Amino acid sequence: MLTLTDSTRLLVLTGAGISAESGVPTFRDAGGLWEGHRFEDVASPEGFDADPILVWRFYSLRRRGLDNVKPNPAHHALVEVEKRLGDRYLLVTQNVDGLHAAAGSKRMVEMHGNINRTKCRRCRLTPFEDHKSYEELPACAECGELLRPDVVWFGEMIPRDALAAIDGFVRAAGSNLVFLAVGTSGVVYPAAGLVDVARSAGGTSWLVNAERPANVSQFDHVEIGPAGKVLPALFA
Ligand code: BV8
Ligand code: ZN
Repeated sequence: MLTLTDSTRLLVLTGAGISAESGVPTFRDAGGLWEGHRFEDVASPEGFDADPILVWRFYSLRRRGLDNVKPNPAHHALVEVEKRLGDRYLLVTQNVDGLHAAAGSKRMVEMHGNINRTKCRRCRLTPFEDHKSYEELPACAECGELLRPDVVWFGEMIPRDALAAIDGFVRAAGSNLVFLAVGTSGVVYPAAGLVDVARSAGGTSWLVNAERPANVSQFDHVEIGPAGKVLPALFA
């Protein structure tokens, strides 16, 4: 049982596993492959330069797959905890599926961007959602450059304001920090390194995951099981 006291400052990191029970496939389900390409190759600037249509289709299919998925009890459990803790709570998600926002999460950092937003490669303009253009590659109305999904690809920097928000929260928390990771395989950095950041700040670390992930030994407490079941019980 994760006890929240009046001084607890809770930092939550979520990955694809928290959306699995909503019907969103995780990266591991795809075995890290998309049409025979390594995921890292497709979700990278080089991959987009090499074959923008393939990458655009990869994201269009994932976006289309989100059309009728809903947040699950794990997403809602985090919204309840946020209401209880207020500014002593911060959610950092690796997910680009927008389900945390749909569930009502407010104090949230989308450290890898959001698949429902596109941006221009050159003028960084972020046009309105362009759900219409699933197949053909949309171009920027301003400068004609190709548009791309507004997500952080492999080899790209995490947005500075996201890193600053995480850093500020950990610093302010000190040993009152409780770090909880949910549904992530702990292989992609810097997200996978957050548990180490939390430990060196003197915090305690919890993991809720369907199986023991790569960085499981870094966690003080490990709860193996589906997040939709384990998370609501963890805070009961
Ligand atoms: C960076 C957005 C500085 C896009 C994603 C060598 C060469 C080049 C780079 C590197 C290198 N070594 C390290 C790096 C850095 C690289 C990296 O870490 N690579 C890995 C592959 C080794 N990182 C980066 O490039 C990052 N940027 O470092 O900038 C820099 C700059 C230049 C050069 C070097 C460094 C940027 C990384 C961001 C990539 N973007 N997503 C998109 O979504 O399309 S990553 C994507 O995969 C996710 O966002 C997530 O972060 C990651 C892993 O996914 P998970 O969320 O963990 O999901 P997964 O399927 O893997 O696991 C699901 C888990 O849930 C499983 O454990 C499963 O058991 C569990 N589960 C399943 N069902 C349930 C469940 N748990 C509970 N309940 C259930 N029901
Ligand atoms: Zn432009």
